[in-house]
Amino acid sequence: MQIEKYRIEEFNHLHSAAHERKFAFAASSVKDPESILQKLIDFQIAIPSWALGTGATRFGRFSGGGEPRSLEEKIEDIGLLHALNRSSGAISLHIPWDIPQDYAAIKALAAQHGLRFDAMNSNTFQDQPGQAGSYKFGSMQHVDKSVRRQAVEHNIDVIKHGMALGSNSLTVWLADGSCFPGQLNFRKAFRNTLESLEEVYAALPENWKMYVEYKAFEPNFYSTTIGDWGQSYLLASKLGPKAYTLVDLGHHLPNANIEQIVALLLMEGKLGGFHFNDSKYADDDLTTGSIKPYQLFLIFNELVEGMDARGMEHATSLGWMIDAAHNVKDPLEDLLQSVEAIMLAYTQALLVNREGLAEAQQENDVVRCQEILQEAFRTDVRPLVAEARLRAGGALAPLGFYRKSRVRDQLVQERGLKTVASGL
Ligand code: AFD
Ligand code: MN
Ligand code: MN
Repeated sequence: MQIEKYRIEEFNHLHSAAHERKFAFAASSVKDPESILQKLIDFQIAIPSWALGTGATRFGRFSGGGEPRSLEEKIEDIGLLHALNRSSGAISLHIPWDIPQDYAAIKALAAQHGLRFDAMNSNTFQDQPGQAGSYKFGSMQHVDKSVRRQAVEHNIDVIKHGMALGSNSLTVWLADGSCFPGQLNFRKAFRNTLESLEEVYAALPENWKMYVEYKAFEPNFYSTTIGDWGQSYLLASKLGPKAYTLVDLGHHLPNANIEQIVALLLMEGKLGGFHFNDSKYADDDLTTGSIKPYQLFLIFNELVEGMDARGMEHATSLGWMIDAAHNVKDPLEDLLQSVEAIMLAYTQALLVNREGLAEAQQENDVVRCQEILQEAFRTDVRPLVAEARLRAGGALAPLGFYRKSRVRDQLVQERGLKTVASGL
């Protein structure tokens, strides 16, 4: 389905008087609102192709109906999100789930919805039908060279699919690790992984980046071969300038100080990209900002400060992506909420009084430091984000529009109630 522009305009018209009042107040209390609005308009968050269907736990999956049945329908779904919020202008594909039949047609469809192809994701955490070796005991770390080779070739294939679509980055997340002490020689596993990644790295086109994602545990429960940012950073440094660390917010041990990790990786020029989500316990893949919005703000605070210190373009220097898929919400509503939470945290980080904070830090004025951060965090920036969206042609309230025009019902009518999107 497509959302006609005039319907968004009609909807906005109904809400415009209230919005204008709120926006005038919000704009009057911030410095340089125009430059903030432009940054918000430019900022785009890629949507993963596997977040469009209901996620599963290992206990079950409850499909919500109207899920996309093909790559084309996944692109259409993200097109809907982007039409409403104008901040979801990219799609991240997972291979082999999303192998296009016709590259030109897929590119044209994406372009029609204003979407570009963000990072490509490989999958060596599941065995595919007909595949020679098994990933049961790992992929790039595997003790058997032929399994490592198979994982390398798969990643090179993924790069080729990405090149044909105009993507320029590859995200490697490995489930590799061990479940029991003694199962692995840690050094050998790391070296095998490095050697395999080197072969993939050698196949990267000139303008491509490789993101090395880490995860503390699961599906392996004793060790993960790329288990934390140190191990990812070590690999990315050994690989070379096109390799970076990717931070997934759910991939840390409880209470890790992610904002500090981000600050140091940025300082070293090795932060590549982000997977946004939220978590209470581990890799819960909950809606971004639903559990720890203050942490999200603190992360953005470091991102903005660190990117500005290096003269980096906020919108394009890093890969911004959501990685979440859970059990109980309509996936499209969930993604609208996640994107909104990211935009709000980014806006609040833009409001932080940087000189004031640097000065207070220099004077060890701990109280003032906290006041400055919380002043920004407690500012209601929703009208600023809404105004940016309005100027970019989106809906003043994307979720409100989505519900009012019964988008899910229409998708169920078109696609059926019992559809299941590919993914986990
Ligand atoms: C994993 C990782 C990773 C991967 C995805 C697979 O976060 O990014 O590609 O889920 O669905 O937990
Ligand atoms: Mn991830
Ligand atoms: Mn994850």
